[in-house]
Amino acid sequence: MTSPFPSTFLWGGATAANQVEGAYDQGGKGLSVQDVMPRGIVGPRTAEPTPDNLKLEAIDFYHRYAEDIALFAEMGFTTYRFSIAWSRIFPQGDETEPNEEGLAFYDRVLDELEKHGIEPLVTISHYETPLHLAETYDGWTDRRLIGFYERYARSLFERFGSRVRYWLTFNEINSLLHAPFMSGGINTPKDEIAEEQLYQAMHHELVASARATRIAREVAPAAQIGCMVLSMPAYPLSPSPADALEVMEFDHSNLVFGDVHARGAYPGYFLRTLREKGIELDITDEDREDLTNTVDFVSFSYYMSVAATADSAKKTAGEGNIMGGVPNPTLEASEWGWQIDPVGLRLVLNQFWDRWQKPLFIVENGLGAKDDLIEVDGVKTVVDDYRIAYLNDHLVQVGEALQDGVNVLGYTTWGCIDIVSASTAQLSKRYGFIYVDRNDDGTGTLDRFKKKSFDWYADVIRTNGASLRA
Ligand code: BGP
Repeated sequence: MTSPFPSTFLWGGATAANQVEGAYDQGGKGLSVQDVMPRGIVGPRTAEPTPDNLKLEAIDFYHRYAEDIALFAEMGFTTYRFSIAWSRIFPQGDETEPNEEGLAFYDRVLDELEKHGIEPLVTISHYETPLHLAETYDGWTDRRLIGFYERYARSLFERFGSRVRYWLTFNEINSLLHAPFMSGGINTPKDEIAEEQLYQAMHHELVASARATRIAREVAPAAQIGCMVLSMPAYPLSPSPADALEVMEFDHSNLVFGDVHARGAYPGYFLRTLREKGIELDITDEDREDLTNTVDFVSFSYYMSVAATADSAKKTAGEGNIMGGVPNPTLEASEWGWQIDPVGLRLVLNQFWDRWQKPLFIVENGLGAKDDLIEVDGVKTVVDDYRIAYLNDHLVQVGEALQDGVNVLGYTTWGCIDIVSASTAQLSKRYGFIYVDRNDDGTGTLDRFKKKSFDWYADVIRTNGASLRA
């Protein structure tokens, strides 16, 4: 089969600092919200880091990055998405000078990537707000966070701007409305946060993101700045107009983030929502001006789709990536209840391209599954045909979207090496091509083993997608 993927297409994998690095108290790092979330978003936070929090050691990427990047290079990665831990650079978040030891660590990571010709794709803030900012300022509800983030982003652009081309400002920025502590460092318990506060926090993040774009233009003119949104297409549960309207409203609650990033102002439907809720946000003229600094590209995660219904008797909240939704009776689900829908990825790609006309980057996609490490011909491996099938089917749909004329820059699978899950903080929810010997109880050698999907993905990359099976 001839490949629909352009020769410039970037292939790789993605991780986040808090889910891989470990070394939570080394190199001058301060605590982040993740260090007190031993159960992810499904469980309560703790007052201090506790030994059962797998993220404190994670998979020890902090010490093993060279070995791991060499494995990515062996698969032929042309890009690797990782995040910088804010609390390594500004341990408390509100200091005026960055922590040199933290910057130096990422210099070493970049050296390694450069050695292998892998293009870095850096997330500036991936669910890692410094804990001090959460506890002292109530996170992004406080306008001062804009200034702290600005200083942080500026230090990164100054230090790495000549080495890193692709940047993402906030991971899954729309998740703020659903997971306020993890996503926005908002310390107030979720059910006590006033809606107004939440929307104000959203506004602060959007302004901070746009400011980062403005700063990058001055400090690192070659940088390409992208926003990053959690995508979750919805289907009407029935063909009734009322269900179609539900879909529109669900879409709006997510698309508003991309609309602001791509168009530079709040859309009418969002202003209407605020009006009807009687919410008046504190938006200054300077904020409005800042928001006009639109992004160069739009990146997103895609795992699943949902259904939407106006019928309150059928409104059940299914499992899913942070927000979940009404289960779709036509789709199968993963072991964690996330519904599998490759066609949804083609729909999202078309919708985003039609709407924003900005290049798109798929920066998360993958299947979280339990794996069995077994021995085949004397070599330890995982025969993960289920993961291969999931990724193959999604990539086939990316190929379809490319043929539809959508501009897609690249694709990074989520958790290219097994990492700690964001929602449940388990290691047994594995996404990787590389198995890491660590268990949910913290035992394990941390040794790495190639799964069957390792060779499969290497083949996909080598053939630029021609080896995919429609
Ligand atoms: C996204 C996050 C990631 C990641 C992924 C998979 O929401 O950006 O950090 O972990 O989902 O989710 P989980 O780890 O809960 O399976």
